[in-house]
Amino acid sequence: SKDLHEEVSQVRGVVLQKSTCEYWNKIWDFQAKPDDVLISSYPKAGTTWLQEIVDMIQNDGDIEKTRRAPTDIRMPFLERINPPYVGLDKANEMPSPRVLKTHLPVQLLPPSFWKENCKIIYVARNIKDNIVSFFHFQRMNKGLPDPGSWEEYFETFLEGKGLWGSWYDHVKGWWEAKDIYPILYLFYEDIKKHPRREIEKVMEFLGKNLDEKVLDKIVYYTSFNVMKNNPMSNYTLSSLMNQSVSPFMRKGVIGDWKNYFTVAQNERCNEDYREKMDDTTLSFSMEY
Ligand code: PPS
Repeated sequence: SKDLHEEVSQVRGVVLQKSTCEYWNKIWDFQAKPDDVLISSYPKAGTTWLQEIVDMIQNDGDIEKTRRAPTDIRMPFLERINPPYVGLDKANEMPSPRVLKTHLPVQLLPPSFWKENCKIIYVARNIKDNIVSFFHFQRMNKGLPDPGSWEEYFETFLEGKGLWGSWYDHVKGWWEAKDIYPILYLFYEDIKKHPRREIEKVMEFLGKNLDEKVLDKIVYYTSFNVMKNNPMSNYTLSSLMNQSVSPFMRKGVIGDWKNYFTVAQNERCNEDYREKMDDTTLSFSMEY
């Protein structure tokens, strides 16, 4: 059972943890610096994976350096306010150049990131696997509300009433922003299928030029099994997570939704997807 069970609240219609909402003015006023790199995503879309890729690139593939501390210490999570972990304070204490993480929808990003023209890497994951992964995460994370039954969770998610708001608004909003700001927009499925190619994209976006051997090393050390066994990337050092309920590095595959969706839920999701993605050029293959 969840002793730290937290209530939720809202900022401009987006459901967020209550602690985040209470800190909202401070989060909104956060001062980004021009050389910050921000990793942004809807929760469970591949954030930690991208964080590891970016940190490996910045450190030229030196794993002694990337294993200096757990992910959330190396790359502060902006809106996470579960004292004693205050993402804002962690970010403010950190020397530049910084890599930061957020799950905020585009309209709630602190404006200093736009003003400073920070490089942002966004990662999106197909809606079906994203729902399944988030469901398991809410079961095991003591800082998040219990997800309830799978059926309930599925509906709440599609209605956009879950944490961090609507998946649709999130992926579409960031997609539109990429035409105006320096945003590299990536997909979980692409990284899974073509890790080396996608890692090279990140490298180029960050203005780095690493040789082939270093790239091979990064592909290896950011693969699922290696990250799952690395205490500095698998969140086993986080007291908020009960990994015996569900491990943070759970499956790391494309298509696990097939083990959860009923035929009716799949039809409902396809229909909802068609309707809500009607007004965007962004598309995900629905074959997963
Ligand atoms: S969080 O809590 O929002 O930061 O979670 P996030 O890191 O975005 O998403 C966690 C899911 O990503 C999977 N993952 C990976 N998949 C493939 N390869 C690698 N290296 C990798 N690292 C993390 C992780 O297993 C979660 O997905 P599921 O489907 O639950 O396994």
